[in-house]
Amino acid sequence: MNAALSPALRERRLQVALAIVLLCGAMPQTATAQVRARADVSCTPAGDPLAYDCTVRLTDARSDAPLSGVSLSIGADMPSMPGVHHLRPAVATEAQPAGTYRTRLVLDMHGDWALQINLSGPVRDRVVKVLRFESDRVEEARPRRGGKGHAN
Ligand SMILES: [Cu+2]
Repeated sequence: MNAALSPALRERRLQVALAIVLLCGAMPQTATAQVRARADVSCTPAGDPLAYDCTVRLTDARSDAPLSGVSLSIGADMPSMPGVHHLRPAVATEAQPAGTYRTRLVLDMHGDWALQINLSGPVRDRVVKVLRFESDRVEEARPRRGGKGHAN
């Protein structure tokens, strides 16, 4: 009976869907205030096979000015294994120069991880960046194909 939906009902469904999209689109705006953050992340192996030292350079995307005094934490999960890995977000501490934040990530396995860089305090935002963590290096994640990106 799906094909028999009246045009009026279809119209109504479309409006509901549109309203939800508009609502979702409006929320980050109110939470972010004026500043749009840009986060450049780099990680290097930290000795232990699954430990990595990560540095975030946080700047105002418009002015390029460093953003200091922000509370920053990094959560991580594997796009290829949704809901499987539950890492507690690692809280970063600010270092020099201004706008530089460092923390150590301890992962469950090697492969592609989506890092969620959570910003709070003067700037509220979340930036997601996917990196490939290997035993001896960390690099940009390549586009996934056929289940690549996971160690198994
Ligand atoms: Cu995994």
